Amino acid sequence: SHTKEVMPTTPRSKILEPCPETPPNLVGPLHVEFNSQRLLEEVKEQVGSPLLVGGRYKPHDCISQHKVAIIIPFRNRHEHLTHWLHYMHPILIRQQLDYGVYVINQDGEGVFNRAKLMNVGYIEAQKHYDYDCFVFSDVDLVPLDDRNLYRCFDSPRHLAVAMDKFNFHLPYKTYFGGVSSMSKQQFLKINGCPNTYWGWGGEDDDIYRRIVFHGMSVSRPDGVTGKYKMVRHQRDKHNEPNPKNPDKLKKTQQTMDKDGLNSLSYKVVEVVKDVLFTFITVDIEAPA
Ligand code: UDH
Repeated sequence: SHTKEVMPTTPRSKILEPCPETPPNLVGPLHVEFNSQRLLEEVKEQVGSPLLVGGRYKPHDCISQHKVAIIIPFRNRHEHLTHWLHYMHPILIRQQLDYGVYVINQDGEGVFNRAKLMNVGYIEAQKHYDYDCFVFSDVDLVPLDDRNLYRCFDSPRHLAVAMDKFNFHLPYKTYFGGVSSMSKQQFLKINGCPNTYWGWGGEDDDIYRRIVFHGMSVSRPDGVTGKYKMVRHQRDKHNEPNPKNPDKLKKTQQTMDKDGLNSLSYKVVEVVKDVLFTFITVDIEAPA
């Protein structure tokens, strides 16, 4: 027979190794200001070149250990979103994450529902990629230190522990608002977020209680790493404090396993992939 022995060819690129546990290029404290007028087109030019369409990125010199969907509940805060994108993309890139940014835009003028939009983001992001971690971020919050890692940990994590508007302190011990992360497993365990907190208030406390009632604890960065700056703004229309919400918290333990991912209903109106983010407009059946 004429079978020849085939010599192995030298690979052109070396085989990628996992990224290190601690990203090597972090800088620590950051200067953040929201006084500059920023235009989305300028931000695209400044930070868009490493990204794939839809606001996606993965490191090219190592294999990221974290497939993270960043979920932003949103309506009518385009100026804040531009600031957020300007600061966050370079940070997330330095953190060597395999990530995508999903802006979940509530359609219409009905009452806002932050937690339901978070559930929608969890479901919709997974239609784009095999994410194993979900970071939920308000659009107006930027960390003041890039060592605050936008990934998942052994426990659900609260990241926004020292916001400027709360004098760089937790407002109360069980606070879970602003920015948080949960692995797919952790989020499934708590049946996601409640869908029934319409208007402002309570939904973040409900999520905290779901975590504790399912036997988990909350992890946090230290108070220096966890500093945040918030864009100053007026109260939004159609997101008034809802006096029914605080009372609902007394019943979280009875309601959490039937109000959440397993009762979620909505309709996707439109999906638009920009360079810096994927913008998903959804009808969440909001009351007028
Ligand atoms: N959000 C929107 N659009 C809205 C309402 C809320 O995008 O109309 C999103 C956005 O990501 C925001 C998050 O939901 O960061 C939370 O919004 P919030 O208004 O509930 O919370 P925040 O702490 O403000 O930003 C509370 C009221 C501030 C009144 C300040 C008066 N000086």
